[in-house]
Amino acid sequence: MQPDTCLQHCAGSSSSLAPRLLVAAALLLAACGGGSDVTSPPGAGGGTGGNGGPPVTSQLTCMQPDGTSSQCDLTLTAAGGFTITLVSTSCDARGNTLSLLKPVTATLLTDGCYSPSGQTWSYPGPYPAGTAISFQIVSPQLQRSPSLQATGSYPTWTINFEDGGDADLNDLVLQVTATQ
Ligand SMILES: [Ca+2]
Repeated sequence: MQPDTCLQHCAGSSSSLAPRLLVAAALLLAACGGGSDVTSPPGAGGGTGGNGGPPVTSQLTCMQPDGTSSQCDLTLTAAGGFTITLVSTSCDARGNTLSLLKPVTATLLTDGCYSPSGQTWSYPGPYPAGTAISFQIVSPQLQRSPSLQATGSYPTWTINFEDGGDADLNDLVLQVTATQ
C-alpha cells in the first residue's frame, strides 16, 4: 500500500507546479505589455493566456482622401501574383488569427503574436489585372477595438494591426508586394 500512497503524493506535488508556472508566465506577459495590454481575470489560466475577451474580427481598412477610414481591398492593377511578409510583431495576446480572404481563402497565422518575423507566403497566380486582395484578423477583445489598416499603393502595401491593448499600431506588421 505504501508505494500507491507515494505515487499519489508525487503526482500531486508535481502537477501543482503547472498553475504556478502559468501565473508566472502571465505576470511576465503583463510586465512586457507595460501593464496596459493585459486584464487577467482572477482564476484564469485555462491555457488561453487569460488576457482577452471574446474574439472580434477586424476587416482591412484604408484611409480615404477625406481622412476617414473604411473597409477596402488591395487591388492588383496589373496581372501577376503577390507575396505577403510578416515584417514584425509586438504583442502578447494569444490566438490572433490572420486569414487571406481574397483572391483565395487561407489561414496564414493562428497565433500571430508568437509567429516568427520574416515568414512569407507566395501567391504567384498569375491573377488578372483588377484582382482584389483582402485580409482579416480575429483576435481577443482587449480594452479598445482592434484595427487592421492598409497603407501604400500598388505594387507595395503595408498592413498594420492594432489589437486594442494600446494604440501603437505595430502589433502585427505585414507587407504585401505585387509580383509579375
Ligand atoms: Ca498595440
